Amino acid sequence: MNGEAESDAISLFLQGIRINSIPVTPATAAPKDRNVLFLHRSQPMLRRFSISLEDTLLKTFDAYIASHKYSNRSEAIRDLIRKSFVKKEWEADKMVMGVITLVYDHHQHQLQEKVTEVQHDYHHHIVSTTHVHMDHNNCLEVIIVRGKAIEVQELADRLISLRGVRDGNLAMSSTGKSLH
Ligand code: NI
Repeated sequence: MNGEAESDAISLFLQGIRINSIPVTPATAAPKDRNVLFLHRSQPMLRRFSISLEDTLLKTFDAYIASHKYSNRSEAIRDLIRKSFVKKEWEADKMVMGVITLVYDHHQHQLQEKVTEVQHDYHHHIVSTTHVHMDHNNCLEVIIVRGKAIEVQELADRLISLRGVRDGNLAMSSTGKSLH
């Protein structure tokens, strides 16, 4: 499954879940936080809640669990929920980490210089860059980035759209701070 299809599948799955009960304590729960209370950082203790699922959706979910090698449903659900929030972080322009991969032909006129120039424009966002000479023509560049989602996306777009870049991807991830 590619990233987008997976995100869609996750969204559909989460929409299909009916959460029966979540322990809520008034001291820590603002109304808008009720549905994510079990992820709250100040409550590392695991909370148990029950989920009602249509039979067909449960079968699909169990197939997903098996194909992704999860040992149990709880771990799979935790990961799906986290993934859905990582996606939200990117949409909400929070601090994120990401990996940009570029494959390009270094014979393309001035491409190497442009790739370097763009990265210097965004040097505050770049954690590290690794360059691999794959064969006579092709280079692979892997760039680890950190910063506001919108700026990291902008950096990736500028690199990927350069003429001569044959393949480019931005894999998004969280800084992890909101995923405890
Ligand atoms: Ni190279």
